[in-house]
Amino acid sequence: MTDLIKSADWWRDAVIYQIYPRSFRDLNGDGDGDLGGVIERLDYLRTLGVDAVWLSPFYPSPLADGGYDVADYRAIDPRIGTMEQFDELVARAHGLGIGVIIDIVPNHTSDQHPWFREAMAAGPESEAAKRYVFRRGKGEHGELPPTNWLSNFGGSAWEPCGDGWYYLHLFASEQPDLNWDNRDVHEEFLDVLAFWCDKGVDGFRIDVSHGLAKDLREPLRDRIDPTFMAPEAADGSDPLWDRDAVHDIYREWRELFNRYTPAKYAIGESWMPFTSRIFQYAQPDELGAVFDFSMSKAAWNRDEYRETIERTHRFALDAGTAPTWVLGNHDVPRIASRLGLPSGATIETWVTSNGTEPPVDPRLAARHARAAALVMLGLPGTAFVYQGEELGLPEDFDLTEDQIQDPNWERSGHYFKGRDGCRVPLPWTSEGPAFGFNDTGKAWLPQPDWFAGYAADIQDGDATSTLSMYRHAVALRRDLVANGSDFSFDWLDGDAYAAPLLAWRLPSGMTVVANYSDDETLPLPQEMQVLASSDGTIEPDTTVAAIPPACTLWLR
Ligand code: TEU
Repeated sequence: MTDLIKSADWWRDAVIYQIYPRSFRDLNGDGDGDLGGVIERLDYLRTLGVDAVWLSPFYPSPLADGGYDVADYRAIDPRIGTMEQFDELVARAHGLGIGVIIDIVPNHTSDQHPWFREAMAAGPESEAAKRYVFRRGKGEHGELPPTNWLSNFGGSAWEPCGDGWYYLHLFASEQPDLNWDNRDVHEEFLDVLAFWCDKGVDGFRIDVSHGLAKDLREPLRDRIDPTFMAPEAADGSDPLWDRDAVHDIYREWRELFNRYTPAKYAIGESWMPFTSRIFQYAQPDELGAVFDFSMSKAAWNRDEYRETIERTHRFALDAGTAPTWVLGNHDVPRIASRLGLPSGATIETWVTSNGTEPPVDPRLAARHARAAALVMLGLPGTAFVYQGEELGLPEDFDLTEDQIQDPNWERSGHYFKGRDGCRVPLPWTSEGPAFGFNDTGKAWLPQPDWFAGYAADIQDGDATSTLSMYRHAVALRRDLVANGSDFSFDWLDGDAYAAPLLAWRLPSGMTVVANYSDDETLPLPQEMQVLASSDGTIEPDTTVAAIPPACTLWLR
């Protein structure tokens, strides 16, 4: 293990790279990415300079929800690899100074998990069924669901299972929700977490961390607005989301994590309104960190970024944790398309099947995405990079209805096309089978021809490429941006950096300036030395007196 991961605070200023294993690199050529592929590309990750990888689920799964339906929490899906390979991956990553974080899915299991199979075999009134949430429906014969609760992916959250009985699933019907009032569930997850801690993983990303604890007292309560997939009030009173009891679970987990040296890292995924309540998950006696997705929702707009950054920073520091910065992940449209939408257009208008091409301006999207990357990497805190972001890879809108695998598509009655467009296997080479994803050309989602233009190999030696920009910025970040547990920086306001510029200075002396105008080159207060630039034509170590449109510069 390297020095980095030996310190308990290693994650606070880290760059964490998210790997979606099925789509990263497929060494055995079966069309699904695998651990062998990750091991093979550890050098690529080292060159990129990331401090840790977070692996999305690799567990045995029927893939009803891309692996977030887990059938066995202590094993590797044979399509993805073996436990020996996992051990090798952890050892080799540590040898290179790269930490390994894995995904834990505690809100629900797969319907193929032995517990759920046992429950279904024994019936809804059995002891086995008490690990899940089974209820009789309303109406004389239970013909109506027990409550108005809806699935996040569309439709009722209650799946009928015979004789007027239903089980609860807040996601796909193949993802039955666990009953966290049942002590078995607590014990099982403590055991699963210890299993992976003992294997040497450095931390966990907790799926749907604001779920788990539900108000299951009888009679179950309807929700006021069932279409609202977040807590109805910021006071823990929602029957499903962000209940106070969920925090007891994480206090238990933290005790376990702290038994290891260094203590294990944990970050919650609580998709809920961006209030300070999110940061309760990040308290030191709980998970310790939580995602703030504000930036992945923000439009490329100076005031929105200023407000978002300020809020995330303040909430995080108040909670005694690191700010977290996210531009994209496997659930949201890729940044290199999203930031090319005309102002006012929302995500919904283009992940739905309304029959129109999303109105993305590809040139602007690419410029904005690069500028946003240098904004994000120029902020102290934990920065997350989703695989392909470093290539400037856009969203794939070309997937046809018969190719879509995301359960959102069926469950929304063919309204939401879903999240597959950001999960297409990565292009490693501009030529050859599956753009170097593997040697056979098979791919679980087809890659569009234009992926060739984004391949890692053609960006590799090109100093102006997005990949080179990321490598350069991540390398500089350690000395110039990361500043321990302090996370301080000063906004530069006033005439010298007036809107549409956004600027701040770090304790290292580096100044970050972002120009949010799309057409104006704006003067800088004096000639400055370029450390990094999102505009490939401005080379590091040159001097500039102005900043081009839609650009971020790191300056001294
Ligand atoms: O996502 C949780 C979540 O709240 C999602 O519904 C998210 O809002 C949605 O994907 C946006 O369309 C996590 C995982 O990241 C996601 O991939 C899983 O599908 C989900 O949990 C269920 O496990």
